[in-house]
Amino acid sequence: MLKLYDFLPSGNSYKVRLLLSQLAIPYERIAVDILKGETRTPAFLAKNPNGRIPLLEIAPWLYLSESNAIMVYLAKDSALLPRDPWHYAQVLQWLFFEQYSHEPYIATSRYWIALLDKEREYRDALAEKRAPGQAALRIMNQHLAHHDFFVAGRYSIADIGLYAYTHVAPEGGFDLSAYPNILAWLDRVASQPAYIDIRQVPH
Ligand SMILES: N[C@@H](CCC(=O)N[C@@H](CS)C(=O)NCC(=O)O)C(=O)O
Repeated sequence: MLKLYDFLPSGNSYKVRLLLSQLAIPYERIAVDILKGETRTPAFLAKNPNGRIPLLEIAPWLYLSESNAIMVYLAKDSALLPRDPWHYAQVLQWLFFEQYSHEPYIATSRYWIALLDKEREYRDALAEKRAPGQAALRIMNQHLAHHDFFVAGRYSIADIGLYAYTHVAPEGGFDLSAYPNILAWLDRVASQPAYIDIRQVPH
């Protein structure tokens, strides 16, 4: 059985939990507390030298890290990852966008504010994250003005990848009310079959 090394509040981990739920793939969840440094122990670093969750154990000592790579691996041959090269590449385009232009700003702000509770301490760094985070939201909002979902007019792992940190962006100080197309899309994602909440412990 697959094993997922997981931290409940992590949006990156949530992508994988949500996808596993929607693909109805059974797995064992292994809780790792990143706030206690549990991804930096020698035992964990032997599994993932990058010291981060999510981490998927596919077979004994066969580990896959990076949330979006894990999603591509799991969603292969499912309706959540288009097969034709154009749409497949568009999914990757949005997943790379998420990791380079969205997550470093929105997820990091949320981490400092909501998980570490250090908004004052990180005030200057938070200010620097603001404009690029808003730019990412603007780009998403523009795309969603003409598309119900990010790729090929249907729900895919591109949506899961972007949903994970967008729906909790207010926890990072990003007000979503200026982005009505994003708000409507968040509802569409949350109404997909087998949707789970980010803080819902899977059984
Ligand atoms: N690019 C990676 C980022 C993973 C990541 O940043 N994980 C964080 C939690 S969201 C983590 O494990 N932090 C613990 C640490 O760095 O010690 C992915 O998409 O999976």
